[in-house]
Amino acid sequence: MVNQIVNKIENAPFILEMVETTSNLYRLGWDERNGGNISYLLSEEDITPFLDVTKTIRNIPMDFDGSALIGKYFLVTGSGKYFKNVQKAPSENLGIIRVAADGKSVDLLWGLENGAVPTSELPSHFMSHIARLSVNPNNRIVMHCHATHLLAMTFTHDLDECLFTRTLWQMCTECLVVFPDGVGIVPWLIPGTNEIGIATSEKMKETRLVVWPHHGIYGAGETMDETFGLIETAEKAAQVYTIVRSQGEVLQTITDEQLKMLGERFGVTPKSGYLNL
Ligand code: 2HA
Ligand code: ZN
Repeated sequence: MVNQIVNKIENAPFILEMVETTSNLYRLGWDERNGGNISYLLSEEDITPFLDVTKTIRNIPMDFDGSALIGKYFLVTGSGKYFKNVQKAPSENLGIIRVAADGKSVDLLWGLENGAVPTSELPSHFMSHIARLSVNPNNRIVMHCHATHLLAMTFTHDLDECLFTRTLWQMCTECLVVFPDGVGIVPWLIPGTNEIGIATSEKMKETRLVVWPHHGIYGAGETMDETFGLIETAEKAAQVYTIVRSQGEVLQTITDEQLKMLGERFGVTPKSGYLNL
């Protein structure tokens, strides 16, 4: 007997996670209009209870080399789509794609209805997946959003990665524990290009958080919760920084010696050279 797909894909756990996360990002104000994009690496076993993976709806070209991801499945947000609308119409705003055998296109298996295409930031997403998988084979999520206070901080704070990271670490005690590798910062670059994809993915080999000055942030992780939590933690620190600066003079902070003790207690290693000890 041919395998019958009896489960509705709208109830698949990965779709529900995507709907929940895009809705939360929208409500937090970090993904206005078509801002933001998420890609979620899925296994074939995740998908087959819901979808016949032998049926391709259409093929969508890419203008970069995705050979390292051939055969891999991703749930992605659509280009030009609004996170605000994902919940009411998942199949118009999201898509499940598989990197085709040529490494230069993707096969659409579900969603992206009415001719929609994957996120305009597919180069940054795919290149970041390749980079993260090279250091952590369990990485599954790449998430981009316009986190408000982090974005604002790129106007008022030095863009040196060490200084920027240390400020965030100092703002909330948990930060160093959540992102001991700190944040990477790329130069200002045109969004959607292969160039910004290459720059972002280079940073992603060393850290799971990459700031795009005057634009937003990229986060990566093993699960949706972890990745969302990572961005949320950095954004909270940036919010505290904003409030601290508006309150006035800083009278005391967490010292580098205390940050070192914190790392030891929680079994994380702060990025080498970032603490003055
Ligand atoms: O998808 O956020 O960086 C819209 C964007 C581009
Ligand atoms: Zn953006």
